[in-house]
Amino acid sequence: MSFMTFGDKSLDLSRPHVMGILNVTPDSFSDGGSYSSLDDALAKTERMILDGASFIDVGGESTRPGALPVSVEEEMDRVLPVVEAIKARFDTIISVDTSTPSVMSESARLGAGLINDVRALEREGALQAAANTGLPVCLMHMRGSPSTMQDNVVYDSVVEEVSAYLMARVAVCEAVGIGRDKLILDPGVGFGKSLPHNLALLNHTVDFRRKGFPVLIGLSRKTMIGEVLNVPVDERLYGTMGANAATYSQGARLFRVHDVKPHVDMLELMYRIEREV
Ligand code: 9MG
Repeated sequence: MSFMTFGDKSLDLSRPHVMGILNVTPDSFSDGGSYSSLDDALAKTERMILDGASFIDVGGESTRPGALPVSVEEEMDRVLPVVEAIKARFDTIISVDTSTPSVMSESARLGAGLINDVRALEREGALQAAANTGLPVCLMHMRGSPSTMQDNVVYDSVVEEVSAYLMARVAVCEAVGIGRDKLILDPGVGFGKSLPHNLALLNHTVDFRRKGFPVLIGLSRKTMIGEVLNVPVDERLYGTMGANAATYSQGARLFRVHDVKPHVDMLELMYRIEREV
């Protein structure tokens, strides 16, 4: 069994785990503005925990394609009260979806258990801030920035390039004392990638797994699902589940999703069948 420690909790990462998305932004990707008040955020958190989420991923910066940057103050104001309130009320692992050093440090102080950084700790000061927290980090690949990332995306070999990038970030993390036992890899579906790139990355999930790290996949309701099925964002659940199931079969064990209960049930069946238990 492969355990990873997230603050005061340990999880067996040979099992699947669902990370419920809690966007605390006014313009979030597919549920924009739904959780703008603290009460709404806590109600949504409670629902996701009851549905079986292992993590609640709190994010105060929209990373949907075309999204504009948010100031540090604004991000702190959005995220920290929510982290604090979740920690006070619920027994769960709080993942903080941020690239901002001060949000990492303060969230850790308030009890967050994981740093989920779509910029793989590239922002100035982020590496050291993350290292100082002692928390695990999810390193995600992104080409460009959310405001421009879908403009003219070209790779020679997307799987090799994303893989090389993530391994280079692993080396940088190790150099500042973030050990391999604290790292999770994520190919970054939809972050500077066209549909063929996303399909190739998902079809090569096993390549990332073979690097020896837990793999997190975040594709819930994303454009690629809509492109394949030609459905709007509120009709992407089945496509999301199919794609996540395909990556489970290749070793992914962490799934960042909006729809917790359907994924918890699906993944439980996949796990039980695989293990015959
Ligand atoms: C914050 N966020 C949005 N999409 C994501 C994805 O695919 N992976 C991770 N780790 N975070 C994401």
